[in-house]
Amino acid sequence: MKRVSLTQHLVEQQRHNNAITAELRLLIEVVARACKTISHSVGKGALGDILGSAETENIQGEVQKKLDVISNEILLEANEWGGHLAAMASEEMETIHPIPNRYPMGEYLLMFDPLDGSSNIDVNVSIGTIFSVLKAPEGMGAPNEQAFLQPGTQQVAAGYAVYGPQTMLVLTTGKGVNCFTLDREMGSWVLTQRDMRIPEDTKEFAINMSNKRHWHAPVQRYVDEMLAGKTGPREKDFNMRWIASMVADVHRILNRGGIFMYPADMRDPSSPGKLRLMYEANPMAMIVEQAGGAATDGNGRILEIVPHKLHQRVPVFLGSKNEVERVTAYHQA
Ligand code: AHM
Ligand code: MG
Repeated sequence: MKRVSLTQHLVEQQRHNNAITAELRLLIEVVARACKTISHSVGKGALGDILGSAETENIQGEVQKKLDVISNEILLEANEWGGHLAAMASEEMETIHPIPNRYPMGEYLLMFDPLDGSSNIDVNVSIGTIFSVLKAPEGMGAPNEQAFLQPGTQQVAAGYAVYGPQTMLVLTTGKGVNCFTLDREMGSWVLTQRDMRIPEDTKEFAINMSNKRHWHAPVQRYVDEMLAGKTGPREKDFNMRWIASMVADVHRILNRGGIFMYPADMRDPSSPGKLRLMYEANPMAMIVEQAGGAATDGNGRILEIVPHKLHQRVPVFLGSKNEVERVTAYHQA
């Protein structure tokens, strides 16, 4: 079979469907190249001195791993000089990173979670990078945080790289979802799955069960009904998976269906869940919707949430459409 590289795929998108601009194509290629570099570091592990804590804290008070910091630097450096961006924002940085004056300024805004699934770094379990692209508002002038506070429906591209047994890049520019596998010998991304689709029904769910006692009633009900299996109200047995790397859980769901949940719970009423809207929930919601699935915060589409701050957190329910609709309906009951 003829191999299609990421570059060829993007050029064709640009040429035939007018789906992307030349600047956006460059942006995606640069992000993909940065992910290749991160993948290389991940692969070295202890041999590359990338494991363990960086002994610093990020803006959310989480202790940063060395690889969180390294991945953030790789993405910043790769994306500064190309002229395609106005600014970047990252889960690991307090505020936005405008493009330095010595480089031309472009029209896009890039957001990323440089290394998702940090708790899995030191134990050699799949981790990833998640990214989201917005257009800077017309006449923005100097970039500021406000420019980023657009609902997820405004994303022009979103994707993730998963660093697992294989390194893969899953990408959407709003016309379906495609998956590329990194050819490690050639150093190139090769298109390996076109138009990924999430089955509407599933028998598999993903949630951190250890938090069960803290969940609100709708989530308790939904999970209890699944756990009751064949003789319960759902009349079928369910299976559970929890990798604790959102990228890896979402990647499984894109391939064979399932529902992923990280709900808000009763522990801290001021904190609506763990995952971040701009770097995790929005890009994953765009990918999942583009693959025929659904993504809500229990009330409505994640993509329609108007953000009020950069590091905002949201409850997340995403994956197979019928299951996401069911748990969302339980929140309204
Ligand atoms: P991180 O961005 O600090 O790695 O945190 C996000 C991760 C997700 O990838 C994953 O779904 C979740 O945290 C796991 O949380 P928990 O350890 O509570 O199960
Ligand atoms: Mg994360």
